[in-house]
Amino acid sequence: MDIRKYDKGLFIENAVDFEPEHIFECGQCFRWNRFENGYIGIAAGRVAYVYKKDDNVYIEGGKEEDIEFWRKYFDLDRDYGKIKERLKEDEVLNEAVEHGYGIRILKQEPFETLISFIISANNRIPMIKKAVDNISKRFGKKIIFKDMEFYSFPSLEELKEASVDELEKCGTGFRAVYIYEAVNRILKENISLDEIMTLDTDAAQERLLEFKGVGPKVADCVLLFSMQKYDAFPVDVWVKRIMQKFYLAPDVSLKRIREFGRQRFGDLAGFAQQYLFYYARENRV
Ligand code: 8HG
Repeated sequence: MDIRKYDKGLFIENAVDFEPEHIFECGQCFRWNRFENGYIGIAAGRVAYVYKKDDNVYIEGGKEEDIEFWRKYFDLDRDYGKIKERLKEDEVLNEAVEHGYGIRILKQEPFETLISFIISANNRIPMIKKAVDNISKRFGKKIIFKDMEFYSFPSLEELKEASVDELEKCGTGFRAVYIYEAVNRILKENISLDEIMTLDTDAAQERLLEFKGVGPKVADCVLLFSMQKYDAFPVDVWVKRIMQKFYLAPDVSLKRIREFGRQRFGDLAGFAQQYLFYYARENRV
């Protein structure tokens, strides 16, 4: 799919397997909100209004020098048609894929994703969004777009100024201390998330589990949504519920469901999980 310039930004001509609603509502990201005919949000300090009209996707506000950024962010070089074809051989997934046919897994920033999913533990999506937004307002940079204020998610350097108390005031609750410790541990031990990204899925998960407040599910979300580990299979209550209902006996552990999902769907486990998560949440399975 080609990204090109138009007077108000960029557009993807003939965008296939791309539905803004499915992408932004499927649970993988927290910084996009409904606006007019699509979604408005911010990714890596870039604000845009994304909507689909006819077969084109418009990235209003997108700059020409960011064409490569958006191509990567929306994972445009991957053939989701092929992925869906393979997954649809499975009866349950067939329905889930039909429901979320326009999902794409975004390539998000590892640091933002790590902090966001630390906040996600035992939390609900609207509350997670609110907390991530508050942190960005308090510690990120302001950007004006369409006469509205947007705030980038703070960098490691920007977040290093945050005290536990300030983080708690952003609505992070008991997770404030985990965020504080993650930031300070990365700085003190000179941890490179980019380097963790180069490891295989199991080794990378192990490294992420060394952060307090990061359990297997949070680690798997970080691996899938920011480190391109598509064989990760995050199991939260929704995925657990749908897996139990359709695939497994009712009393298996999260760990066992994770192993089962990874075995069953292999290198497509992460994609399968996303279609299932979106389907389960929307259909209240
Ligand atoms: O995309 C997601 N997949 C899974 N498995 N869990 C997720 C995703 N997004 C998301 O927020 N969660 C978790 O679900 C975090 C939180 O525990 C709960 C919110 O409904």
